[in-house]
Amino acid sequence: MSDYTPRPEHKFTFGLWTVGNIGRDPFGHPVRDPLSPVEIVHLLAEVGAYGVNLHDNDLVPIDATPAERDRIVREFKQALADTGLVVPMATTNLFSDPAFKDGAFTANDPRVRAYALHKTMHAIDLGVELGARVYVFWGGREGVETDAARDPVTAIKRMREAINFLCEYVLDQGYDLKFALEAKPNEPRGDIYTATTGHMLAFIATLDHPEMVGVNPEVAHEHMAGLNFLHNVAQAWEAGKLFHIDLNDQLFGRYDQDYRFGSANPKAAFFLVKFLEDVGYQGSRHFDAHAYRTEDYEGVKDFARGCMRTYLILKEKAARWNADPEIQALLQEINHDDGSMAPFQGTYTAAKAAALKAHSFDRQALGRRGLMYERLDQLTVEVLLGVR
Ligand code: GLT
Ligand code: MN
Ligand code: MN
Repeated sequence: MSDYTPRPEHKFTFGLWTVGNIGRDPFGHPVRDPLSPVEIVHLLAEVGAYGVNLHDNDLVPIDATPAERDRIVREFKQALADTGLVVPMATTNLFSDPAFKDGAFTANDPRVRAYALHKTMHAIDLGVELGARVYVFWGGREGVETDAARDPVTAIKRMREAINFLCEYVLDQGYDLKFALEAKPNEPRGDIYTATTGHMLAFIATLDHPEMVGVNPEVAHEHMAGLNFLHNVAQAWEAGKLFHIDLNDQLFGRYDQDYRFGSANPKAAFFLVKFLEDVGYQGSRHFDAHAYRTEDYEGVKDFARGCMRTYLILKEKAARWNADPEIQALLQEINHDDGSMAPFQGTYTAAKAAALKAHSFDRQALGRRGLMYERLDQLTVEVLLGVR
């Protein structure tokens, strides 16, 4: 039996807002009493997490005085020192306060847009003070219920102006900080701009400092859009843009459920973990999820332990899959290459193109060949079900 104990090298992190979620939903009141940030740090240390991430206002209330802010930050830092937890990522709450009801960086009111920059610069200072190296932007309110409200091109331009401004701010301060943009197609707005990780990647290429900006894909958000999360993550990774990742789970076609990692689609979670481990992703494994509303704080610990344990079990399954002789033999056969096509492949030359155009193919034979993916998938399922 393997050891599924979380360790610092696994880089498992949770947000203050995740285990600190008090179970409020649009139809029901909170079911858990709030914990202070210091209590949350101790809870996370107890379950074996490596780090804790936060929005500015998860830690410092939006109306705190400078003196209150300093006391809160001091106590929080003490809790970090006492437990050994780190803060790898920070972000800004640009969605809870009524001032942001029409968005933050894309809001129509220029005072709201300016306030959003003001708030974010202060929050970046706080994140850097706590040691964060990644700064997430989730534009939960950057959207509309009606497109009568705003031309979507205007929204893109405003968003670009804000991110460019904040990149310059970070450079000006000499901070060692990267940005990670997190997409979500809808909720809490009727529609949210730059709805998927793919949209974010296209947007990043248009920025003044694209090298400072990557993505923070979330399982649930891409599933809400009906997409294959792994494919989005892979594209971000291949582009050198996977700066952070939000792990949770989500049934397709539902609201943002933020379930315990691997609890709804274990097979998709398996291929995700296998990918992250195979490519050697070095960033945080951040669980952006929360316990069922049915739970007390013992249940919250069960939830947090479950996220990490499932990740480690799937990591072990991935190693088993990679080492399985039957699976590997099948993969070899599937990917067999006798080298006969090599003269036609790779970089274009006129001679290569002419030779390829002149070549005749046995199209029927290509179509007749069985690819054995049924066997391969069944073997995968058997690894997952624990019989291999
Ligand atoms: C919020 C949202 C998450 C984002 C967080 C960062 S806050 O809980 O649902 O997906 O990652 O702002
Ligand atoms: Mn998230
Ligand atoms: Mn979510």
